[in-house]
Amino acid sequence: MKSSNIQVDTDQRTMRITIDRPKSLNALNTRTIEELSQAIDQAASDDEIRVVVITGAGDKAFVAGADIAEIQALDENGIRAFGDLGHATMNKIQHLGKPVIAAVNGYALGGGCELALACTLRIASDNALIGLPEITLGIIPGFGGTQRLTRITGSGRSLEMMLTGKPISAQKALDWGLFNQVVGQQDLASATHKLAAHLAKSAPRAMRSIIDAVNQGMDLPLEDGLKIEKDQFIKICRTKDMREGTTAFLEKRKAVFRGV
Ligand code: DAK
Repeated sequence: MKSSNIQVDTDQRTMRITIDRPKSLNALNTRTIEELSQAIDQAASDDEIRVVVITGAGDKAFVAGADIAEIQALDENGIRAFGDLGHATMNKIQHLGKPVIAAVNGYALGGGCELALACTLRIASDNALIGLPEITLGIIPGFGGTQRLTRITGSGRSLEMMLTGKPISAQKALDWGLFNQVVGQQDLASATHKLAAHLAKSAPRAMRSIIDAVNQGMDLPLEDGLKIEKDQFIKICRTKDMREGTTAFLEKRKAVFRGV
């Protein structure tokens, strides 16, 4: 794909998207979010792609936020449009139905934190700092941070992060369940690759069902969530991959999942 603010590489069923504006610590301007959104559309429509990785260029930042210079210049209509674009893109990532791994290689602030929160899994280098510092600019998180952070960490911790604006360390984010894994800076690429390669071999339709069940059930009463799980289970039992997975186990061999 021809883009100027992101790089997209596809290899071994994994699409790797690198936000590439290192001079502004990979801050998200409108164009970058549009390009990111297009790349996610491409990942959605290509059955060969089973996993997406999102990271930032350079070794300092994942994404340092929305582009502050751009948002400062927006009028009210522009603010609305920017918010709509951001929400639509983060929702697209959350509901892609394929695992999206945020490889957090440094600052993940404001819109960068919100981008990581929209991803399915988050793996970070030990120098990462994650937070929602919008309050220091006199604004509030606007790409889903007030909602997604609270759902992951609970309201006590998310309110502390949003009201103080202070980012937290990778280790603390791991302890709070915000990061799934923290590794040394030099090991982030290999650890991400290992996780992506593992997921790329998993049954795609079952992964989609798991992601959908979690997304749909998260905010529902338990009984309603269990019904969603049951419906997904019945659906997954109609797939050839279910036959393949169970047969492979009984034949004592590795399953080869085709996503059908
Ligand atoms: N936007 C634009 N440029 C940025 C930037 C950002 N978020 N973050 C860094 N940069 C630029 C810096 O201005 C600097 O540019 P030059 O001066 O070299 O031209 C360059 O990147 C390097 O940054 P520093 O010189 O500041 O580097 P340091 O190592 O000293 O500091 C830092 C790194 C990450 C601590 C610092 O850069 C920083 O505090 N950055 C801002 C972090 C931040 O506040 N992020 C939240 C942004 S607000 C909306 C929905 C959502 C949003 C907005 C609207 N709607 C619904 C409408 C989202 C808002 C945000 O994310």
